[in-house]
Amino acid sequence: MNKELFIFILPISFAVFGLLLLFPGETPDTGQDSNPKEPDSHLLYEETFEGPDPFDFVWKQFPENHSFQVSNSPVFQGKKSGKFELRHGDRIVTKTGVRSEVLFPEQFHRERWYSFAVYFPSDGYPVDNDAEIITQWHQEQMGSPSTSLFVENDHLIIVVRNDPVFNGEKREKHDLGQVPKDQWQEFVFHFIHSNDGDGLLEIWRNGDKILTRSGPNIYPGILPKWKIGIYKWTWEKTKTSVNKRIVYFDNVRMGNEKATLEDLMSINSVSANNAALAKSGRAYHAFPPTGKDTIDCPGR
Ligand SMILES: [Ca+2]
Repeated sequence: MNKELFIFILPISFAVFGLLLLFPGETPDTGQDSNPKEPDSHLLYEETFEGPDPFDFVWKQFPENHSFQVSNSPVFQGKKSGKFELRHGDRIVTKTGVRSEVLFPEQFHRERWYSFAVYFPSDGYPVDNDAEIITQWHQEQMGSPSTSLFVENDHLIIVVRNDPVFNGEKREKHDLGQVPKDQWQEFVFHFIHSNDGDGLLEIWRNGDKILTRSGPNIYPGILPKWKIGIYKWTWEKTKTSVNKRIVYFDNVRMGNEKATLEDLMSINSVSANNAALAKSGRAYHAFPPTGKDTIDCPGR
C-alpha cells in the first residue's frame, strides 16, 4: 500500500470504527452462541489419576497413609490409577465404619450417570467370609445407603433399599456374578433417583447391559451422594477371615442428565474395547448375572 492511500484510508477507518461503537446495530447471526448455557461436556466430574492432585473435588475419608495412593500398576488407561487399601485396625474417620472412601458433592438433579473401571487383585483381594461395599449412593442422615454395590462370597451384588425402615428386610438384591480378579472391568450406572415409580437404574459392564430396574430406588427425602472406595462395617467390632482389602479404580466419572452411555465409557463400543484390550494384552470377560441371592449384611 502506498503512503498516500494509507493516509487517505486511515481517518476513514477510524470514523467507521467510531460510528460502530456509537451505533452497534444488529449483530449478524453467525449461528454460534457466544455465551452457551451448557458446557460442551456432559461430564460433571472425571478422575483419571493422571494429574497432580487426584480427587481434589471430593471429601476424602482416608484414615491412614495406606488408605489411598496413586499407583503405576495396574492401570486401565494412561499411566496411573487409584489404589484404595483397607486394613483391619484402620482408624474410624467418620461417625462409624472402617472405610477408605471418597464422597462426591451433593447433586440437585434426579438423573445422573456414574462410571468407573475397577480392578480386584487376587493377592490383595482374596475371598472373605464377610462383605464390603465398593460404591454406594448414600442419603445423608439416613443410615444404610439406598443403593450400593456389595462384594460378598466373592460375588458382586447390587442392593437397593427404598423404605425408610433402615437395616430392615426391605432390600432388593441382584447378583451380578463372581468378582473378576486381576482384570479391569468398566461399570456404568444410569440413575433416575426417585422414591416413586419413575425411578430407574441401568447398569452396564464393559459395554454390556446387565441390569434394568424400574421403580423406587431411594428413601423419601434428599438426593443421594455418590461414594467409591472400600467400606467394611464389620471390622469396626470384629475380625473376618482376611485383614486387608485392595481395590484399584481408574476413569471415575459422573455425567449429568444429558449424558449418554458413550459419554461415560472409556472406549465407545464393546468391539473397540475388546480390540483395544486384546492389543494391550488384557481381555474383558463377561460374567452374566446368576440371580443368586446371598447377601445378608447391613451397610452405610
Ligand atoms: Ca489413569
